Amino acid sequence: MINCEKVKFKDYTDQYGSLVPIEGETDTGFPIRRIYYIFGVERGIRRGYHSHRDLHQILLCVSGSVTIQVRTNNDSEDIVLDNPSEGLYIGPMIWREMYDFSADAVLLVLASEHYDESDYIRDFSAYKKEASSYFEEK
Ligand code: T46
Repeated sequence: MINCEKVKFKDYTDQYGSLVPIEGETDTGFPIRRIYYIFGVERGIRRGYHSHRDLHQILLCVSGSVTIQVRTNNDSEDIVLDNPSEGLYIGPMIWREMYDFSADAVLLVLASEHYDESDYIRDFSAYKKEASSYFEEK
């Protein structure tokens, strides 16, 4: 899907366990200006329901599993994240919803910008209008 893809990071695994380094810009393709994480999400809860206008993010499920639904006007995909060395890049103008969090899920997010509520589109019909002109111009 345009502006959305799985990314694999190198893991260093030996008899002592695993380590996954992620460097801003070189590994992410954008500078990391913010990190946040989501955990303790109860069964049946669905979060997200928004798009960003300009933000670039990589979502990593560093413990447990979660499913991310990504949508545009033409596409929809449900992507399971259950591997700490595999992330999901989500760029501008992708609608996302997160669901099926396992009890031990920790969803870590690397973001290209500081928090800015004006970058969110939280209404789906407003999203559809903005997305159709955004993708037309691409
Ligand atoms: C996204 C998905 C994957 C802050 O104050 N600072 C922050 O950096 C963030 C991300 C959130 N907040 C506040 C705003 C709300 O009062 O935390 C509260 C919960 O945020 P929200 O309802 O937007 O959470 P999700 O899980 O729906 O979405 C979040 C991110 O907001 C969003 O950018 O892509 O995770």
